[in-house]
Amino acid sequence: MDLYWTRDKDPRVPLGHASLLTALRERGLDVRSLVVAVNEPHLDAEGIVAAILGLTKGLSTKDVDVAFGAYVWGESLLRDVLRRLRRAGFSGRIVLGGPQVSYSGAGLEQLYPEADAFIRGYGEEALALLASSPDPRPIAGVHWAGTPDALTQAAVDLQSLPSPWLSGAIPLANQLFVRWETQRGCPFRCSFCQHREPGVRLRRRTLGLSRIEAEIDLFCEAGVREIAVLDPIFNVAPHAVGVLRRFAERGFTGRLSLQCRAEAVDEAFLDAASALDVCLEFGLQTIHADEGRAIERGNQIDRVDATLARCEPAASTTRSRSSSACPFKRGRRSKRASRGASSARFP
Ligand code: B12
Ligand code: SF4
Repeated sequence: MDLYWTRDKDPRVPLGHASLLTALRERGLDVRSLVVAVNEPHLDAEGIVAAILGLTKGLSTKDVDVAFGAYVWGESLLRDVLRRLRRAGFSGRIVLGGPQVSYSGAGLEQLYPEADAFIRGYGEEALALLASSPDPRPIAGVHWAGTPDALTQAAVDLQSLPSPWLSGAIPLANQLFVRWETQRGCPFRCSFCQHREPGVRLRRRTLGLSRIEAEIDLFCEAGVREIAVLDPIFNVAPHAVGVLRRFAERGFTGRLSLQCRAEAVDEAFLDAASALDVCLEFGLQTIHADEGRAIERGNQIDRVDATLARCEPAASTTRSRSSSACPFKRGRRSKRASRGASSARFP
């Protein structure tokens, strides 16, 4: 069950939920999906509980696991649903995952007393293992309520992760806009940022290349017009240029939005980008050396300037905006600081 935040153009099934669903189904587990947008007219907590229990009809609820994605926007509704679900007599296991769990320290039982297990990190494999295990056995990333919390993050093999696009978990009919990933996590360590993945460094950050290529082909065939790439830093991936070239080869004429590291932009990347309608976003976080040290984010401003200068001639529009991500930015705006994040569009 996912209580998600949506925008009009977003697919009705969020990516994280679809990825979990696909991984569980691939292992032959009997999974039923329920997604409710918290910012749209939706079922209230009582209605959501009724919908969950409706999906368990015919099953003994003690044999059912109900797993919830916990995101900041659904926090109060989620707690309400959990209380009511237990009050309604649900006796199966309740499992929580998602950012609210991944980025929390010890003490999750106090926040969510109804839950039996918590999964920190990317949950596909850990949830599948948990759902296949009737007993509370040790699984990396899983904290069983009431036991010592080892604060581990779940392991995931991104190379073999099945695709929620190719499985059809996110329907593409008439879906002009998608949010897409080709890699997870970030190699940098800015101190305020949750992409640092507390406690874990992924061994390989990229999804399998054959999956990425098949998804590109699918988006082009399905007529998708706008793709927001979620990768924290797209251009540091070894496949970055290849991905852009494949979109161009498949005749993609829609818009691609890419978050990039300015210092890592090279000619091959700019060449490939200039064949497409691409919005490059460069986040600096700060241009001040003292702030950079405080947040463990070093920028080489001369190289950033050089990259922006190389983008200018090719871009039909450029825009600059101040970054809201840096906690030190407020009250310290200067002419230069307003370049905290800048975007360049091709062609
Ligand atoms: C796309 C996105 C959005 C989109 C759409 C969200 C959606 N419903 O799809 C939009 C633009 C609407 C959005 C808005 C906001 N967002 Co946002 N967004 C993201 C982003 C960039 C990608 C989400 C995604 O699809 N990731 C890829 C999938 C595969 O990962 P995932 O969703 O995390 O799911 C995995 C795990 O979390 C876990 N998991 C998830 N659910 C469950 C459930 C179970 C049972 C288990 C076991 C595991 C599990 O396993 C999943 C698969 O690996 C993330 C950052 C990121 N890169 O993840 C932020 C993020 C989700 N957003 C965040 C925030 C704070 C916001 C805003 C509140 C920002 C703001 N202040 O305005 C707004 C909310 C609305 C508002 N007030 O305007 C935070 C949430 C933090 C939190 N503790 O919940 C994140 C994590 C960014 C961050 N680190 O700060 N966002
Ligand atoms: S702010 Fe950007 S570069 Fe820094 S850790 Fe987060 S995603 Fe990576």
